[in-house]
Amino acid sequence: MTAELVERLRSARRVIALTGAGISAESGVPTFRDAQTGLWAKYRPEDLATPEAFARDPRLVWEWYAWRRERVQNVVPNPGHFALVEMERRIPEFTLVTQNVDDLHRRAGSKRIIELHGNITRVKCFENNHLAAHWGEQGQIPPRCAECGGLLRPDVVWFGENLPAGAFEQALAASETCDMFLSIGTSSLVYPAASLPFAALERGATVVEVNPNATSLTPRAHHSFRAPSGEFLPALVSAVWLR
Ligand code: BJW
Repeated sequence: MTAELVERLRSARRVIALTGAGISAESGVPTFRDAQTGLWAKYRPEDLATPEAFARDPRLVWEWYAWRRERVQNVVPNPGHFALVEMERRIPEFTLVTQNVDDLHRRAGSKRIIELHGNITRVKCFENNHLAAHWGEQGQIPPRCAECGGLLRPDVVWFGENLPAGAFEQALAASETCDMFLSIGTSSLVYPAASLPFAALERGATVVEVNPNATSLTPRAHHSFRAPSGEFLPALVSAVWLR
């Protein structure tokens, strides 16, 4: 990390962090584009995360999400998540925008979170979008909506679906007015989330990427750190505020 970055973050008033699956990798959650394991090795995640896949085989898609839900419930946030909680405490206007559905930022203690792709811990009706308060005890897979009898599905955003009302607009507004944009653990492949750092760049923000691998953002970022976020972010917090 450079002295210039440390100084900029220390004096920044508006900071936005966009996170992707990579921030949860050190908690033991596989990234979206990692190879699937075991039972799921023969499926591509991109082919399961669509309304068409659910319509074709609701049981298969429901069971994939049930497997993933159980997996995320059995892991804990890592030092990367906690470093972002620290930033929220210390930066006057800090907005955390996540593409993750695993709820680990909330469990770590982050408060101001914009979830672009929903949350795997919630379930809604495939037919009419009602959130379901209770589900799972009916023995049917997928369970049915108590209100209309429709099939229940995870409350996540699949390819081809709109993002939750207002979520992208809020994230874009924060990106266009921030001093610094941190892009953490995302492949920068999925839109509209991937457009946010570019919106920040156009408005003159300092853009910082943290990812062990290069992405399409790397050539445009002011700083790009090839490091795991669970190591880099705590070191950054420590360099900016604790030394
Ligand atoms: C580490 C690490 C460590 C590893 N530390 N890092 C424009 C152009 C082209 C296409 C489109 C476009 N606009 C829209 C589209 C279509 C489509 C799209 O983007 N397609 C692309 C694939 C081309 N987008 C949509 O359909 C979206 N809807 C939409 O656009 O509606 C209209 C609209 C327009 C404008 C405004 C508002 C609305 C919906 C997208 C929904 C994405 N849903 C998913 C599934 C969610 C549920 C679930 O989890 O199952 O979201 S797909 C999947 O990808 C998931 C993720 O959130 C998302 C992003 O993936 P992410 O997080 O980047 O993970 P990976 O695995 O790709 O990368 C992990 C990274 O971590 C890697 O780089 C590693 O190196 C790194 N890493 N270890 C730090 N320790």
